[in-house]
Amino acid sequence: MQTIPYLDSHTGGEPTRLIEQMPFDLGGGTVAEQLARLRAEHDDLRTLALNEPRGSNVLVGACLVPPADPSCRFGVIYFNNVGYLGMCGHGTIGVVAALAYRGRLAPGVVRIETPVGVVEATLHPTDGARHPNRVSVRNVPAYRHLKHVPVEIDGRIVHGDVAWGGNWFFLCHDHGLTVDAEHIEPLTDFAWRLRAAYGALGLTGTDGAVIDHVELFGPTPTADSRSFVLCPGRAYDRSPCGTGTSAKLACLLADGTIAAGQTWRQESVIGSIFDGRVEVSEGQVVPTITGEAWMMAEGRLLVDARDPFGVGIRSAG
Ligand code: PYC
Repeated sequence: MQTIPYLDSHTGGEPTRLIEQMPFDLGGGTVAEQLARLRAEHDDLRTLALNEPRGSNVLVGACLVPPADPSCRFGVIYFNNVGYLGMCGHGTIGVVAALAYRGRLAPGVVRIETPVGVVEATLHPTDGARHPNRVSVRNVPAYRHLKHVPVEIDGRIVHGDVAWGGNWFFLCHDHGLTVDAEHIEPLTDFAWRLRAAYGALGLTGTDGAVIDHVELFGPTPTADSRSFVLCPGRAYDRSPCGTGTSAKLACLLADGTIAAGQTWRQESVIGSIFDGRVEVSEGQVVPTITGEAWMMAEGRLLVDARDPFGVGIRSAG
C-alpha cells in the first residue's frame, strides 16, 4: 500500500490539497520542466489525489518541488481534475497557510517558483485569532491580449476580453445572466458553451494558448464586482480566483477604470472576497491579490495497487 500525506485548506471556499512530499523525484530543473515530467510520466499522482472516488472535481492540487531559482524557497506545481495550471492564486494562499500550519513558514515574504514564473507571497502577522492566514500574492505580470471580442451564442452576440493572469481567461460582462449562488447551474451551462463558441472561432491567447477559464461578471452591493469563474474541468471556482482577478485588474488598468495602487474588491459567486491592486514595474502590470485560507484536514492518501480505481476516475470535465 502506497501512502501519500496531504494537507487540505480552503481559500474563500475553494479547496487546495497540498502534497508536501513528492513520492518520486522529478529530476530537478525549473518548475516548468518538472511539470512537463509530472504530466508525461506521473499523471496518476494528479488523478489519484483529486479525482473521484477519493476527491471531486472541485479540488485543486498543489505539490511542492525544489525550485531552480535560488531566490525561491519553494517550487509549486498546481493541478486540477483535468490537467495542470500555470499559476493558482487561491492555491498559493492555501499552500502558504498549510506551510505556516506545519511550522515551515512564519509571517513575512516568501518567493515561490511556479511553472509560469516567480511569485512573492506575504503571510501577514496574525490579526488576533480572527485572520490567522491572511496572505498577499504578488503574481506574475498580467496583461490584456484582446479587447471586446464578439462571440455569437444563443442567437445573440456577447463580448469578452482575453487576458492573462497566470492562466488564460475570457472575461465577459454582457452575458445577461444573474451572477449569484442561486444561478450556478445556468452560469455553468452558459460559460461552458461560451468556451466552446469562442474555441470554435479559433480564439486563443498568445502563441495559440487555450483560453481555458471563463469569467462572467455582475454587480454586487458588497464589493466592486462579483464574478463566476468556470475552471477548465467544468467546476466553478468558489474563490474570486486569484489569477482571474489578476487578469481582470490588467483589463481595468488598461481601460483607466483603476489606477495603480488602488484596491479593487473582487467577490466570488459564493460571496468570498479578494482584495486586488496592481503596480506597474518595468512596463509590466504586476497584480497583488490578498485573501485568507483556512486549514481543513490532514491525512494520508492510501493507494492499493489492486484497486481498479486506485488512481482515480479519469475525468474529461
Ligand atoms: O485562484 O488562480 C486561482 C485559481 C485558478 C483556478 C482555480 N483557482
